Amino acid sequence: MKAIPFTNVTINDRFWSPRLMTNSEKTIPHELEQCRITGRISNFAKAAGLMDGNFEGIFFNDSDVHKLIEAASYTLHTHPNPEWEEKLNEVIDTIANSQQEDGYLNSYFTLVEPEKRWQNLGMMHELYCAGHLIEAGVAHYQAAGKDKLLQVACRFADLIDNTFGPGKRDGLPGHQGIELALVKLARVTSEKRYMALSEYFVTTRGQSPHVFEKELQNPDLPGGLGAYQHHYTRDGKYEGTYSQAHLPLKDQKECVGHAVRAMYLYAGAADIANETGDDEIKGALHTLWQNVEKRLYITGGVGPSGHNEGFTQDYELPNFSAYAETCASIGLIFWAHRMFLLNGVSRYMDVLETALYNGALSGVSLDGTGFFYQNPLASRGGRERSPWFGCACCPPNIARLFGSLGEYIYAQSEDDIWVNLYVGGSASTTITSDISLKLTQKTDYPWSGDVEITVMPDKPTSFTLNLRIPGWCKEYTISVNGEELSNPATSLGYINIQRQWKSGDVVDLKMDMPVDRIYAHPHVRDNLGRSALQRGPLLYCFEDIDNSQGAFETLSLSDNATINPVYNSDLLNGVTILKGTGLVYDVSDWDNQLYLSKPNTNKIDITAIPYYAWSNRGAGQMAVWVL
Ligand code: FUB
Ligand code: ZN
Repeated sequence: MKAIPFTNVTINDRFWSPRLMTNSEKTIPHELEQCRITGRISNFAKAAGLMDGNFEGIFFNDSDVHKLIEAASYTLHTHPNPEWEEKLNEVIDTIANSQQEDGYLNSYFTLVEPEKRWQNLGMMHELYCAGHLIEAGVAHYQAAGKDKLLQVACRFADLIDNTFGPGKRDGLPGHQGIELALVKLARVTSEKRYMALSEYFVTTRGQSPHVFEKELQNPDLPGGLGAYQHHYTRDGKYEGTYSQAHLPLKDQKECVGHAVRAMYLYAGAADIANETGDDEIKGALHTLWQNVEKRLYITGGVGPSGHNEGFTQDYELPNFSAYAETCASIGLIFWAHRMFLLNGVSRYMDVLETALYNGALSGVSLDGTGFFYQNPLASRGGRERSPWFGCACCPPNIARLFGSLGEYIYAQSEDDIWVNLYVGGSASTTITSDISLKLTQKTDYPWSGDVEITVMPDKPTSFTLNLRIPGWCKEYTISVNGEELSNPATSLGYINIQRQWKSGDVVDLKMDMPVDRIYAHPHVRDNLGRSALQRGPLLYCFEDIDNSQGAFETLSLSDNATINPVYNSDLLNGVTILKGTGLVYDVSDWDNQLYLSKPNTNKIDITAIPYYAWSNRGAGQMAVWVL
């Protein structure tokens, strides 16, 4: 099974089209400007000898530019713009000029510590930056058809391949990402070496003697020892969970350490399992997935703690202090997508959809120029998106996710098509070896659960069309050419429609989209006695601007509260809000007392908005889970 690539998919609907336009016209130009004014682009010019000056910023700032090129490449494909193409080519030329004779490319090490390459793999992100360079090169080649950056990426990948691996130096990325990048590079170039290198990084991770334990013996490490020891040792001994390098992946049973690192590793490992069929990796990924299901915010956020930017324990999912980095939700999307491609089970796409519409989408403001790094599920106020960060991993990650959204909608094998996300637009591909097939989707998802799919093979042909039944959907009807299928075949969370399709066949899926009240597992202490509202794939939240300012903290829903969806085109770029009645305490009852035996409650009208849209009308209080 493989994804129908973004190059074969167009998106045209009320929800995503405006967001993708904003990504192209606002977010990407804004991020390029930020990369310029913060010295991220001139770092490459300096490393190329095109201008004088010192390296500016954090040692892995190159990766932000690479991610932005990846995003802009996708966007040039979906929203062609010659002026932008020119700008992008200039940045690519500067990066290419900074490549060293032997293929090495990293502006920090070239400018600051040229003699210390590859000595601090654990903390200094050389392989991480290389991974993002590779992904940018592949995206630019796929989307714009130009191979300049791809060639640069190949030369660097060749150097890495000649440096690390069996019979060469032992080495691993301290921050993963290069694993999945090398798989993309191998697929686009048909070079098996890159796949083997990725497999080496996946399978040797966590093996003893530990690469990072050895590095820790070096008193003269580039970047110094302090942060390294803090993250990789416990009680003076090597520990390694921070970067999932404590055990070989095949023996890992829990999602631990830094969440983005973990997600990127598991995504790359799923790619390798898909290529090699390695049962041990598949088994480990299955176990890790079962574990992440106990460590997953209802938003699709992962990694509750700011301490390690990552995982803690099962069911530890605090609301106010949730770290839930935007990049971690995006990494979860990468992992979930690959788990679906490996197993064909809809649950993975459910999680992908949850993260996409909630934990990742909340990472960017509606105007496209403000970003959340952390995505809490409750706020006492004061949380606003920033135009940029010193450590700016999240903004370009959002931009590249949106730019490549088409990749996640459909998948196919020889005789099967899967429709995974309900997004208006079309896809074209070839099925049953030589039949050209076009599919169109019309839908107002996520505001409505009605989806119309038109199937257009160039000749009548038999195949199975699999439509995902989202986990949130309890009731649906499905019809083909107006005839309802009374008992459609289903498997692994999909409706399977096997028939001979002819051009113009129309499938109508109608999914009921009621407002659901969701309760967390009782082990999630912070949510005991609380519930959250969800409709379709969207999680809702309450903001104090809409709900009883003054007693917001006491907001509760009565057990039999009726809550109705109402579309409001004037609010937050057009959203379905949820309206109903709730209760708040009459705070004045307490007067000056700290405790009271029988407080009174007042009935109030309440409004919930989609979680992704919070903090777009000032930085007030917010709550997902209410009493
Ligand atoms: O270290 C690179 C990126 O910066 C990580 O993925 C984020 O968590 C942030 O630390
Ligand atoms: Zn980030």
